[in-house]
Amino acid sequence: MSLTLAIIKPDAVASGKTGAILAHLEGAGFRIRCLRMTRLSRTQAAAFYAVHRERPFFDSLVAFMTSGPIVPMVLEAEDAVPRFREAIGATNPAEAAPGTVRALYAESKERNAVHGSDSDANAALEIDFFFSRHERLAVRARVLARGPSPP
Ligand code: FUP
Repeated sequence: MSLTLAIIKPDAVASGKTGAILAHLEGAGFRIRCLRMTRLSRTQAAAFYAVHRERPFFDSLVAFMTSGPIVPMVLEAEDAVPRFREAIGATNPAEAAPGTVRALYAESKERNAVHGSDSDANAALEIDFFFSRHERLAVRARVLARGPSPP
């Protein structure tokens, strides 16, 4: 089993889709291991999306991501990173496969409902970004205590 970092973005939180998206993800086999609602500052959003800082959409993306509360979470599944990317669909909801979270809930390429880490290395960095050492150790302790087979 492995972990990924997911975020329900401000568009989906504001339009009351948080519960539906969480139910969709649990129904697709992801286990929620950490979860909170928070709101990013400009500095935090710019740091989270630093890889895109030269892109023309960067300022707009930072404005959107700071426009309201978000729900970051740690999800566990087998091959969590690629499986989650598959479950959310393409960045642009118009190109997302039917039944994916973005096809169901996203408004546009920018206001696209959810984020998912794109590699195991970035998942580790992004989990560190949102969750404390205490929370991360608690997840690790539960995973280790459970052994190889999930409950
Ligand atoms: P994804 O990995 O699918 O979240 O997409 P990217 O990492 O390529 O982009 C990160 C975020 O930038 C997207 F979720 C939305 C935003 N974006 C735009 O607003 N316009 C673009 O043309 C591309 C990305």
